[in-house]
Amino acid sequence: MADKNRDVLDMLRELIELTTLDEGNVQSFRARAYESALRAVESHAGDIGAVDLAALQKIDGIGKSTAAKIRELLETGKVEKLEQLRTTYPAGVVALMRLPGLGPKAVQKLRAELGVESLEDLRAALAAHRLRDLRGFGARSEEKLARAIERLGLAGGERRTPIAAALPVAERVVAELAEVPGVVRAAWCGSLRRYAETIGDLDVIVAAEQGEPVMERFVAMSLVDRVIARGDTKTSVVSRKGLQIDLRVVRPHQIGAAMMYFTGSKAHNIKLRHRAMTRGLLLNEYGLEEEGSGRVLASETEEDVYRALGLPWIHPVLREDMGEIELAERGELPRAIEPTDIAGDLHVHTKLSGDGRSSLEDIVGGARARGYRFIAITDHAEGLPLTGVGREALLDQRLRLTALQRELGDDLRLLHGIELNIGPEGELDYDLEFRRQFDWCLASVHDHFDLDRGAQTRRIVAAMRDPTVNMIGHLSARQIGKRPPIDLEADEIIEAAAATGTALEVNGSLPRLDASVDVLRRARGRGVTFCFTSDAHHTTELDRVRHACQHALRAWVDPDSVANTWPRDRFLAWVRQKRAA
Ligand code: DGT
Ligand code: CA
Ligand code: CA
Ligand code: ZN
Repeated sequence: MADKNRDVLDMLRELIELTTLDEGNVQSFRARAYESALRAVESHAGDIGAVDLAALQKIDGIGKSTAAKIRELLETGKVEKLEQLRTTYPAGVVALMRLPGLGPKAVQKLRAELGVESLEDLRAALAAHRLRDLRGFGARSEEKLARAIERLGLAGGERRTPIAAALPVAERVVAELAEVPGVVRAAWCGSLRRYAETIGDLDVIVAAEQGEPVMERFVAMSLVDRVIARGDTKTSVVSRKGLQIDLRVVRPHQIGAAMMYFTGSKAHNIKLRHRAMTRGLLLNEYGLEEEGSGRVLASETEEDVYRALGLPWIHPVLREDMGEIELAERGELPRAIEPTDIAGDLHVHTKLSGDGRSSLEDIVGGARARGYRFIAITDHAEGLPLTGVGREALLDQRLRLTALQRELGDDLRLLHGIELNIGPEGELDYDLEFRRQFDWCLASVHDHFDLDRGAQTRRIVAAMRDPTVNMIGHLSARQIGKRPPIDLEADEIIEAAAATGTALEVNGSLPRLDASVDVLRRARGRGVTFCFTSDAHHTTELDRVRHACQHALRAWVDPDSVANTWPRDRFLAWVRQKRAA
C-alpha cells in the first residue's frame, strides 16, 4: 500500500475516534461519514496521493468535507480539525474510551464531574469510590471497571501497546527508513519480532554506514509526537499514541549480531552469552568474538552467529526462556507452519454479515489468489444483534455459492458455513435441522463475558457436544488490551475438544490471537485438532492467517494437528466424521 494511503487511513481512524468522543455518541453521523471514507480508501487500489480534490469527491463513500481534509493532509501534512480535536482530547482521555464498558458519554461525564483525565486518574477515583454516587455508574460499574483495569494489566501505570497497534507502526517505520539512501536493511526486533501480545517499546534496527540521514528521516515521520533522545547511532521517539520507538543504526556487517541482541528475549540472550563464554568467546550486539585476540567470528547474519555457537538458527518467536537452546542442540525445534502450508480458511465473513465489508465474489477471488483448496464462508448467525443473518438470506447465499462453485470448477471447494453464537447455557442459533444443512459450523462466544468460570466452561463444552459444531472460534473472546479473556477451566475445555472431535481455532486477527499461547501449549499432545483462520471481514484480511502461524509457533503447536494444512480429502473426511456421529 502506498504510504500516502496509510497516512490518510491513520488520519481517518483518529478522526473517527475523536469525533465519537466529541459528540458523545457512537452513532455519530460525522463519525460514520469518516468510517465510509475509511472503507473507500481501504479498497482504493491506487495511490490516493495522486487523486485531486474533484476526483476524490467522486469516489463512492467520500463526501465533500472529508475529501477536503484528505487534500489538506496531503498538501500540508496537518489537518486543522484534527489538531483541534487533539487539543481538546489528550491521549490520556482517548485511552479511557478504549476501556471495556466506557463509552464516549461516560468518559465525558467522568471528565466533567470527577476531573478524570487518564487511566491513572480513573484508578484513583475508583480507589476512593467516587464513581459510586455518580448518575449512570454505581458500585457495580466501579467493580467492573476496576477489574477490567486489573485484568488488562493496566495497573501500576505500566502502559503496553497491543500487538495490533504496534505492528502497523513498525511496518511503516521500517518501510520509510528502508527508502533512505544508503540503507541496506531495516527491521523491527524486540518483543514485537517475538510476536508478544503486548509491546513495551518498539526496537528498530537499520544497517547503514551513515546514521545521520536515517535519524533525520525518522524524527520527521508524521507519527512522531516527540523526540526523547537523538544521536547518530541511537534515537528514541514517542508516537502520538504513546508508543516509544528506539532506533539504532549499525554498520551493515554487524546487522545479524545487532538483530539478535535487540530481538532478545533478555533470557535467551543471557543463555547465549553464557554459552559463548564457556567456549572462550564474547557475544554482544556487535558480534561474536574470541576473547583475548578480539578476532570476530561472526556478525553479519543471525545464522552465522548461531552457527558459530554450534546451533541452528532459532526462529524469533521461540527465543523465550523455555528450553529452546536445548531443543536446538538436539535438532528438535518445533517446525514452523508457513502461510503457504495453509490449504484453506475456515472463518471468513462477507458483506452479508452486518460487519463484513467484501462481497462473496471478492472473498472467493481472494481465496483463489491465495491458491486455497477450500474456504468456508462463515457469516454471523441470527442471534448476533445488528450483524446476524436470518434463514432466508442464508438459503439465498447457499444458492449463490452453488452457482459460483459451478463456474469455478473444483480447484477451490466452497463450503457453506456459519458462525454460531454460544448462548449463556451453550444454546446455539436456529435449530439442529437447519444447522445440519451447513457444510461447516463454528461456534463462538460474543456476549455474557462476565459469567463465572464454571458457567463459561459449561457453555463451551455444551456447544462442543453439538454434532454440527466443528470448531470453537476465538475461545476466550478476548481483545488484547481492550477486553479481558472470559474465565475458563482450560483443562476441561481441552479434554472436551479432544473427546468430541471439535477443533480449537487459532484466530489470526491481531486484536484476538485466540486461543492464547497458554491454552495452546497446554493442549499439546492431548489429541486436540486446531485450525488456523483469518476471521477476515475484508479480502485484504485473508492474509491475517500468517499471524495465526506465528502465534501458534510460540506455543509449539504440532503441525500434524492442524486440520487446514491437511490434504483436502482428509480435511473433508474429518469434517464429516463429527457430523455423522
Ligand atoms: P518490551 O519492550 O518490554 O516489550 O520487551 P523487549 O524484549 O523488546 O525488551 P527491550 O525493549 O527492553 O529490549 C529489547 C531487547 O534488547 C531485549 O529483548 C533483549 C535486549 N536487551 C535489553 N536489555 C538487555 C540486557 O540487560 N541484557 C541482555 N542480554 N539483553 C538485553
Ligand atoms: Ca522493546
Ligand atoms: Ca527498547
Ligand atoms: Zn467471525
